[in-house]
Amino acid sequence: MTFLGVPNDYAKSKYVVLSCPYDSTASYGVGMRSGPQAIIEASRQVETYDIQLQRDFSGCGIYTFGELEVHRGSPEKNCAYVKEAVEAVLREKRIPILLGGEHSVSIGAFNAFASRAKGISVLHLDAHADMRDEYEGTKFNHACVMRRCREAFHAVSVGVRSYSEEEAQLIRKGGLDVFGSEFEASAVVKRLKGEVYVTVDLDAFDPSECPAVGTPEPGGLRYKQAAELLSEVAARKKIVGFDVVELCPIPGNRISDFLAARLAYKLICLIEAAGK
Ligand SMILES: [Mn+2]
Repeated sequence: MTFLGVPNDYAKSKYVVLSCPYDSTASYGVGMRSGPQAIIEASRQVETYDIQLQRDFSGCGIYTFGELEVHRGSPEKNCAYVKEAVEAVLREKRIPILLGGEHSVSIGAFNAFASRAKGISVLHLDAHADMRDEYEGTKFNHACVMRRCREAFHAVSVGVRSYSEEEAQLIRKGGLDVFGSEFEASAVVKRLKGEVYVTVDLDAFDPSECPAVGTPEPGGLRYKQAAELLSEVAARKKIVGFDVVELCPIPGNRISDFLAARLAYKLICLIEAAGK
């Protein structure tokens, strides 16, 4: 099965979809290992004509690599696998699209960019700050993702509405760019520097629109709001890759799978339309 159901032609591809079915550090509700498969399945039902951009972008060269090897015993080793795969995509000047799996897989993608591209910033959509230094004995836990990210990159978080007291102090003292669910898209874009990698933890969305996540938090983003923000980012910045993580499919309920697939395709459309 391929993303959108388009033919899989690596030679002509510009985007490479990598699936990482990893969920070993999830704290509340596992099942994210089936997230990537559910997104790809749902993507086959996504209408490929984009009505805002008035074009069908499905022929732009999307290659579905399939599932990466996972290391269930060690989140650190698992991140190393992801890093290697993303590096291979970057080496061939293609755009990586990573589907999770839990959010810790994004650390692998950040590390791949850290070793190649200087001066990128990370746009982070999430209900949580993910700024813990260590959690459950590892620095590669999903709760530490943005702490690791901010060690290497400037990051701007959006949709954040849940964090610990320690994280609150870090955000305040460090003057970190952390927006809640209400924001001006232009204010977010203003904080981004250079090229942009986008990491989407699906719990950023309101549970009414995306219930299938490990840790649903009320008061989240609307799909429309996120699409408008990403449109603004794509128009003003160059998006060099993205991930969509933390889908924890609910049997018989495809709302969230479809939102994730729709969002991933929207990002491809926006990157294509920007033509950078
Ligand atoms: Mn989260």
